[in-house]
Amino acid sequence: MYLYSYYRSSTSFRVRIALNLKGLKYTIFPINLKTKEHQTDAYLRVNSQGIVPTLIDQGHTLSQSMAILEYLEQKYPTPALLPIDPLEQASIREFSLLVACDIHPLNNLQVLTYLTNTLGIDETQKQVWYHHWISKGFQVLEKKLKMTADAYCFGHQITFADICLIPQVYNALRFQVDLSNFPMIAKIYSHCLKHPAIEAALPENQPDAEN
Ligand SMILES: N[C@@H](CCC(=O)N[C@@H](CS)C(=O)NCC(=O)O)C(=O)O
Repeated sequence: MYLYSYYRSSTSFRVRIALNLKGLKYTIFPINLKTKEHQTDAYLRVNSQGIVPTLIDQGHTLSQSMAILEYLEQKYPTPALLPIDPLEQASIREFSLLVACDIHPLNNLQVLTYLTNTLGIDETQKQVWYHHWISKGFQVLEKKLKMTADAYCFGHQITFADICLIPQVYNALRFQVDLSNFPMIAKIYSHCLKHPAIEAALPENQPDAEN
């Protein structure tokens, strides 16, 4: 398996965690978002949307991190990252998609770059934008976690919910978000960082990590 990935990309981070949890072997092809390697013809031939991650498995090319997670779960079911019960599955997908669809896209690199380079907002306004959407999203996640969390977002098993939450929290900390208002998120985050599969997926442990 091959994974086109950028070390600091939250969506690549999601897929790295899932691959590691399932014990799948993969080679990383780093794509440098800083130097706009994702917009080169060579990469656009792999991923026409010009985003990471892209997974190649048995000659098939897959993009969109949530679709990749669903594929991995079906194709490589052990260990399971979703429970069997359909209602529990739906709750975990609800939580995961809250991160993937309602939080992450508002703070993605291309959105932040558009705000600064095209609409001309300054760094302070960019920080205000970032913190606003993280805080709004995290307040909802925190409330949900009070009902569902134990060691992980949903009880004692790592699921898609943790796979989506951890990269988003990592990113938020990079933008100096204070987690003191989100004790459940902070607790799960520090617990998850001790998991070897998550540790191995951390941005700083990637072959393309910059100092
Ligand atoms: N919905 C996509 C989003 C992928 C995405 O936004 N990737 C970011 C990195 S986290 C990217 O490649 N951004 C390129 C850019 O912003 O120019 C997914 O979940 O895979």
